[in-house]
Amino acid sequence: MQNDLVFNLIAARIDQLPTLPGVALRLLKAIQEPDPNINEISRILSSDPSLTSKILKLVNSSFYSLRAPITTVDHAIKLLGLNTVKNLALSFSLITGFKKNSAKTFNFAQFWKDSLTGAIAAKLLAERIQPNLSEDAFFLGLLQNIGSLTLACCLPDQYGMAILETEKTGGNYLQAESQVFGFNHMEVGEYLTKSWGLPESFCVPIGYHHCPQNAEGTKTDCIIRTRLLHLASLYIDLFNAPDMALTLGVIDHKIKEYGLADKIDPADFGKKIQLQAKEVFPVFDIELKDDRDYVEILEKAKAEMAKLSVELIKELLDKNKEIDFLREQTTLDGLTSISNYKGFQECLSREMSRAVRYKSPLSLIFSDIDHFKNVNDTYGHLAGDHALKAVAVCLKRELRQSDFLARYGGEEFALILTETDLEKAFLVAERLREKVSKQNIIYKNANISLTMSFGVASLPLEKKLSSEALIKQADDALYRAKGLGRNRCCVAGRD
Ligand code: GH3
Ligand code: MG
Ligand code: MG
Repeated sequence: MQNDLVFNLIAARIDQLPTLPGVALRLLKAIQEPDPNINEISRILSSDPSLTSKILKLVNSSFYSLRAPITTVDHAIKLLGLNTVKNLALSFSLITGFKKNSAKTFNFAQFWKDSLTGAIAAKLLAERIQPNLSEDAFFLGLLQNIGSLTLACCLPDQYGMAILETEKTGGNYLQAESQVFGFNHMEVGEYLTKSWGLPESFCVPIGYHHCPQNAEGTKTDCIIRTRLLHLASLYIDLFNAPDMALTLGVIDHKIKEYGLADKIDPADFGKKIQLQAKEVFPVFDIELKDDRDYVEILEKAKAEMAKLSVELIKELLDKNKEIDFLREQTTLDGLTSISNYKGFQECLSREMSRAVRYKSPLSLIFSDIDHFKNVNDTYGHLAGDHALKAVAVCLKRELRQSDFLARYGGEEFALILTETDLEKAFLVAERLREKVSKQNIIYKNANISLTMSFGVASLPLEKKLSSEALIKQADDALYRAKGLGRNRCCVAGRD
């Protein structure tokens, strides 16, 4: 559990992160109230005149294209909404508070330049894709890589190694981070923003912004925000890319994949981001040293992009997909196409860390087909194979999307149920047991019926338990179910 160790290390050194100013902390607390109090928030903001003046400067810039000037925070709240003003205040606080640090290996100026570009891109994208998202989009875009900053401040030496590794792997920073830390800046960002009490609609997109396909099982709102953040992150890449045309090609491909081609022209949109950056950067006291003429550069890149073959872009994207695919193949069972033992171990380790971190319930169910040897002996091995596949389908059909099913061994299946306590897991096991027992499996002319036994265990909230110990508990319970006559469910620690 390498992951856990390093994650704990980060948690232990979180005080080495530059701190959020008091105003931001009070604001974060105020928004977490179920019914945020406008007067209270307005009071908190007004207590910091320099913050107020920055907010007013930004909302009066062309970034907000308002008709009449706004002169007070109350006025801004009335016109733009509480959420927008609060997000702006948090954005300013974040940059002010986190700007300076002694981390030698980390380029703070570049980090905030990139993050601010991401914030501008996210807001402009939201305006095109889903205007009601634009209130949150700026702050979300600004926060997307906060995990990198956390890693750099809490584990500076290892972060330096990750940077070297990135250079070696031709710019693949996610791979480099995983190699050095065992996890990446997205996971750290999700952890940090969750610990600040930000809602799921912030934490999830931050947790998946470079691999939006992995957020597909989450809420619709989170999926849209993750895609939006993914595009924003590609625009950050665009302005740092050695080969702009190629990155533009990737953006173009993604925009089409997300069905946004009629709303966004990749190169024109890039120009728009740069134009806004010129106006927004000074308000955040960030120097836009870059005086390249992006209008011209992007025009050139656009022309070059048109010459790039679709195949090349696909190849580039497929290279990443191929790595994912190969990784996935090593964790899939060839017969049933569900996860294998390796996939199970990886998932259990990941979910156990998550459950401990967020203090959320987690259950494990072990199950085994009863007298399966008889099936092989009676109907033949091929019929046995067919029955195993049918059982996998039956179990899978009964589970939630967030549940994890694996073939643990021959005729043994394991299930990991997140956000599920022992009582609920027992009910799930009972339901599965009943479904399997009622299933009629047809193979050639034979009707095969089966039963299964189940052992259920849960991660205790109060004490630390290793994955081996949890597996043993579930396995012991399964063994008990077998001893008691099979076709039944037993719960760990109960007679
Ligand atoms: P119990 O109720 O105690 O679990 O009895 P059982 O017969 O299911 O258990 P046992 O461990 O004695 O036998 C398991 C059988 O599962 C033997 C093995 O050949 C069969 N099996 C394991 N993997 C596969 C497979 O991939 N395909 C087929 N057809 N059979 C398999
Ligand atoms: Mg990122
Ligand atoms: Mg068996």
